[in-house]
Amino acid sequence: MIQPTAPMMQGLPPLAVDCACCGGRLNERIEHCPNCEAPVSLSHAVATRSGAQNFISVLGASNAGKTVFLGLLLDILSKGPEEFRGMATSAFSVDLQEQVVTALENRSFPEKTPNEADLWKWLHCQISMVQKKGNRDVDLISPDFAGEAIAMEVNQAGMYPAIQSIVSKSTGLLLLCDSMRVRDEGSAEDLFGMKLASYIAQQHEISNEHAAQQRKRSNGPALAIVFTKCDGCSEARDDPSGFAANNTPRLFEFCRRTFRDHAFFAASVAGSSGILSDETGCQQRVPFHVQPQGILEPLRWIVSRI
Ligand SMILES: Nc1nc2c(ncn2[C@@H]2O[C@H](COP(=O)(O)OP(=O)(O)OP(=O)(O)O)[C@@H](O)[C@H]2O)c(=O)[nH]1
Ligand SMILES: [Mg+2]
Ligand SMILES: [Zn+2]
Repeated sequence: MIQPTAPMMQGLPPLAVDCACCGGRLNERIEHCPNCEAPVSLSHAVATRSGAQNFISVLGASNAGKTVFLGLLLDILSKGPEEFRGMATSAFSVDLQEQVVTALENRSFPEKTPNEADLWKWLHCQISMVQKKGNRDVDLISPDFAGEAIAMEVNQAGMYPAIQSIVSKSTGLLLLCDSMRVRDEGSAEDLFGMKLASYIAQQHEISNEHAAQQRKRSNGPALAIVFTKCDGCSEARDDPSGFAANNTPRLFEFCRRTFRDHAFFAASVAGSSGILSDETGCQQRVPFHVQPQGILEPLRWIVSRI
């Protein structure tokens, strides 16, 4: 007699694959890697692709704007100019875009990302570029980590194996800092940014002493420091590098000494936003209109380094 397939098993290919995130063998018909919790569907999608898979990490404190940034990135890439266009490689990649675009269409921001690694959404897309030397395709994989999980992992490396695996494999990293918080709240953002940057350096085995050697080496991760929400901070929008030097001096100096390849950017998704209170007095920031700026630039810069 043929056994009916359990509903949760339906749709999962029976092939055994290695986890695209941590490399562990995924033998059973499971939905998430038992070691790092990455979705098995990602590993199957990766197994069907030819060519290198480039991991890109998006890091930042909780509320820095990571989910909004990543969710809109695919949306913008899919409508982008022919010389730099991105397409989701599998259905699960669209989940994040759907969550963010739907929220913004309803004049709200998406929910905070949960801390449980098995609930994180992963972006897997192919970027096609038309260049002078001919056409070029690159596959990018980027999970939407929760800020609190990042903070815990940075304090105790190994707590979140997915974060550790992806950061150490990433050829490009985006470090997102809330520009308004940087401007208004002083050194806390600067210190957290520096903590993140030193975690990246540690995972890539880069040390300050080796900065000179590192400069000579051609490989090493490309680090884009992105000041988010620049619709509310014209100083960051007009001169991200100068803004960093003045407002995040510790992070600025650490990056200068440590990362051969780094650059500062500013981005925002909302043309303007404001705080609305509901009848219970609960306050929430809402986007008045969506007018993305600076979202593609850091990625284009990173891809040019890969
Ligand atoms: N003004 C403005 N506010 C923004 C923008 N992007 C995000 N925000 C605000 O920042 C909040 C957090 O954005 P998220 O993308 O959810 O932040 P996150 O980094 O994913 O946070 P965690 O999921 O907790 O790690 C949103 O709810 C908005 O209030 C922007 O471009 N402009
Ligand atoms: Mg989030
Ligand atoms: Zn794994």
